[in-house]
Amino acid sequence: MLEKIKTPKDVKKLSIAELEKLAEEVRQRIIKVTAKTGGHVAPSLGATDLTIALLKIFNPLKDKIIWDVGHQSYAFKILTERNDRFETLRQFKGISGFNNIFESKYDAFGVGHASTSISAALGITIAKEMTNKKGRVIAVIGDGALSGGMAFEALNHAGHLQKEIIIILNDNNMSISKSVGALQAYLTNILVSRSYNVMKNLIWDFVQHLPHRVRRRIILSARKLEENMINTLAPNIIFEDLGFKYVGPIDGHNMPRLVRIFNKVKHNMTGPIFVHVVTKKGKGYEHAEVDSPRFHGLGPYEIETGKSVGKKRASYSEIFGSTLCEIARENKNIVAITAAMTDGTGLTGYAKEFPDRFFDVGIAEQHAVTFAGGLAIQGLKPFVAIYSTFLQRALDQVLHDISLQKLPVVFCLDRAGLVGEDGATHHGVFDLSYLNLIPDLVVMAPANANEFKDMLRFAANYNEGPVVIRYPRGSAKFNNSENNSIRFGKYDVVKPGEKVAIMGIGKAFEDAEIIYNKIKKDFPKLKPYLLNPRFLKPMDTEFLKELTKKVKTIFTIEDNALIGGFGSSIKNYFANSDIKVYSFGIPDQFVPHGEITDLKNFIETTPEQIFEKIKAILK
Ligand SMILES: Cc1ncc(C[n+]2csc(CCOP(=O)(O)OP(=O)(O)O)c2C)c(N)n1
Repeated sequence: MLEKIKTPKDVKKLSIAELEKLAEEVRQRIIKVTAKTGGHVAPSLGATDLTIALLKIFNPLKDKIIWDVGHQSYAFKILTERNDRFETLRQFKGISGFNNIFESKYDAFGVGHASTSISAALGITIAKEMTNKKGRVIAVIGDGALSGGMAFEALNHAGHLQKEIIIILNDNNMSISKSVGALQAYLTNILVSRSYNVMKNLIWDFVQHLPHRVRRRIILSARKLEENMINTLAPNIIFEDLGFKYVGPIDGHNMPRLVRIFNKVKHNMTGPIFVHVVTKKGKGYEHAEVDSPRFHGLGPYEIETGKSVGKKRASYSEIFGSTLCEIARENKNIVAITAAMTDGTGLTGYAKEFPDRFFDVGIAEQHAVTFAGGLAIQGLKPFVAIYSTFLQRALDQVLHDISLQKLPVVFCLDRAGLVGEDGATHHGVFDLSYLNLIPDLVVMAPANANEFKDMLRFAANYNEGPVVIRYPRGSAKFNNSENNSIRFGKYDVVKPGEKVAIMGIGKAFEDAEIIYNKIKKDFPKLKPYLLNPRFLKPMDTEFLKELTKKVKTIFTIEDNALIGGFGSSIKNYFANSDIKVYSFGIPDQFVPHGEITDLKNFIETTPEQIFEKIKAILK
């Protein structure tokens, strides 16, 4: 089947049985490729039938399909002229793991961060109307993403405007881990509502007892009747009251049903429509069905066993989780908060050990931050674990609700720096810049695992105001240095020197050390300083003043945007002196996806490339 699909138009020609066969083939393709590349396996398998039914009924160029997050759109990619490139998924210069308008004309809106689809779809709807363009607009959003504030804001707006918009809720009862929140409980309630189940059983019992001849026709009518009954009896009032026509719940793996409902929605319904589709995360691949949190997003794996391939060393996330447990055992005021990333941020063990001092707030970073403010103002000590890239949307909360009131909240920013295969939407390369401008905020970045543990302990005891610790994805090296102890705002002078100083903040310290050794080798007479600043702010001005007397040239290295980052602070500090500061970091561009070494090479920031530039300067 799949070979016959050259463009999505070919999907339209298929019978229901052929669509079902196609779904099976697409699933096999997703499994085969992601076993090598890694990726968001379970979300995409779960949405495969739904995708095929959408393509059977809608036209993805004239109609616009907007995926939320985009991690569930592999089937869509495969069926919209990207099958031949699907092996390059998430690899450097290959196709992205999310939707990207520069990658394909079928991708209606770029995504990666959650809960944006309804807002974008509503904008597209209005623009289409204002410019007399035909076609329907469809947002496909998961139950996890629906918990995000933006989704609520957009529902509120869409229900009010009463424009043509179709929202498809892909409800699998899972975010990455189990979905949380009152809305989720409500959605589950719809599915298990007594009246719905009782009525459904009654109808089907009745049909089974009918003579063969009439059964088929009756089954068809019964299905319609069942849908209508559900609409009447299930507690679907929220979406109806918000101004939507509610359709569902529909089995998201029943192809004839999906096709029939989408057809009805397209041809017989207008205004804002909310279609509730129930899917199984990981559908069709046993390992992903059983362990959907791990198969939400993972690296390469063995198809037969589902086991991940490759060795694993302790990651920063794991060290964060275990250290926070140690701290929380001693300090009863510690509270941990995650925005739907319990596992990703390393908090699974903590959540088990301290269920009363743990909050998963759903995909709600802004709420997570201000909620922590409320806890802190009452004397608790919240640790908010959020990926660097996702804190971007809570900048105002960090500034206005936390820092302005000097509340002692600790922000643990995982996945800072380049993250690799998830690409531009997920690189955590802006935090040093967007946090740098906030007064009364302490910002630290550890260079190794020991230092990270020390920073966490330091932050737990620091009660003068908020603290940020940002650390990279992946494994953390323990070092043998005695000098891990953190002193407020103090840089670590790893090697004293003269004339030249090399500073690498956080993960970039590893590169600074490599470059330091290269300089020592190529310029034996030079005795450079090697500095691990640890703090972005406050700056160690006492030390920098001393440095003014000793050096003429400073090199800074960071895995953050050059604009506004660590290097720019150092440059600013020395702006009126005769000291020259050269900074290396992320240039003013969005960095694509791929392995981190390829990406660094691409933006010319491997230690070797930086050293070549430094060599030219030193010469
Ligand atoms: C703002 C933001 N926060 C966190 C994430 C990380 N994230 C990606 S997918 C996901 C869960 C989405 O759940 P759901 O919408 O139900 O989709 P499913 O994976 O279950 O199909 C999360 C938390 C994100 N992409 N964006």
